[in-house]
Amino acid sequence: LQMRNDLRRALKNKEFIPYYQPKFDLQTREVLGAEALVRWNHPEKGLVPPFDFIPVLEEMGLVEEVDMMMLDMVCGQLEKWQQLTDTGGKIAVNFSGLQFKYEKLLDKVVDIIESHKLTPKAIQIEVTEGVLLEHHDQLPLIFRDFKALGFSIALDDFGTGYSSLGYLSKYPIDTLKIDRSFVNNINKNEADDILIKTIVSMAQNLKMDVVAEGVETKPQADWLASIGVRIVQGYLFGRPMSATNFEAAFLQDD
Ligand code: G
Ligand code: G
Ligand code: MN
Ligand code: NA
Repeated sequence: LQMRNDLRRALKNKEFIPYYQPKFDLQTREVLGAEALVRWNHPEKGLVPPFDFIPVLEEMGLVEEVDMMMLDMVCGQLEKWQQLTDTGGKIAVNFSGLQFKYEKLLDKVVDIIESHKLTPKAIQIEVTEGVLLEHHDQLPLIFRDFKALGFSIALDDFGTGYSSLGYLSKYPIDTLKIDRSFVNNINKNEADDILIKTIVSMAQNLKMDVVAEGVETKPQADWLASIGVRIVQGYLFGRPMSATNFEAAFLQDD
């Protein structure tokens, strides 16, 4: 209950901030963009991770407000970063699956993006596999509307959910993000190695991109490169960090 009151105040005071984790291209060795991850900058507790409060916001029916606040801050940042670099990196934002029940979502998202003079190409929307399970009939159509405007869509934590592979042809998905629990087992658990290879070849056949999450060691990165994974995210390349630190580390010329 205390937490709920705290969260209501936090929304009013906009105590949420994006951290940015780089996405790295193993072939060109360049940073391709980032994933924005919310942090609650709590007046007493300091930075609170999303795992501790996103589920509560979902229960309260308020997660959409945070997701839209994050999108607005990320777009503000991108507007600035696009002037620093012409590589035109994308930023991925996480949307709670609950949002897709909300009819005006697309209009709202487009309004936010346009208010920052950006186009949907700059944004990738990450949703967890679980979203597809709620399969109300409208969802593939809503995804198609987003795609038609130029957004790309990534399925997060892929391999941990319960979705049937049939969903992959029904929904316009651009990117599969291999969950870090599989990456963590590379060269340890043969079944997981096979699983990763299978996901990668399936994605290639379906013309989807693959991102491996949670890459922490060079042997993991080398193995992933050897099976054709190009885009990686993980502590080996960079932790989630503040906008200031991200800019200093990846967007300065010298
Ligand atoms: O940064 P961290 O690893 O603690 O993030 C944990 C999880 O929290 C992420 O996997 C993601 O699914 C979720 N998350 C992070 N940022 C956001 C956000 O802005 N909105 C929503 N809905 N979920 C987020
Ligand atoms: O969106 P998603 O729930 O996948 O968010 C990614 C989460 O994984 C974030 O909370 C981030 O802090 C975490 N993370 C990112 N890279 C690594 C990593 O290399 N190792 C571990 N253990 N966690 C990571
Ligand atoms: Mn994510
Ligand atoms: Na993930």
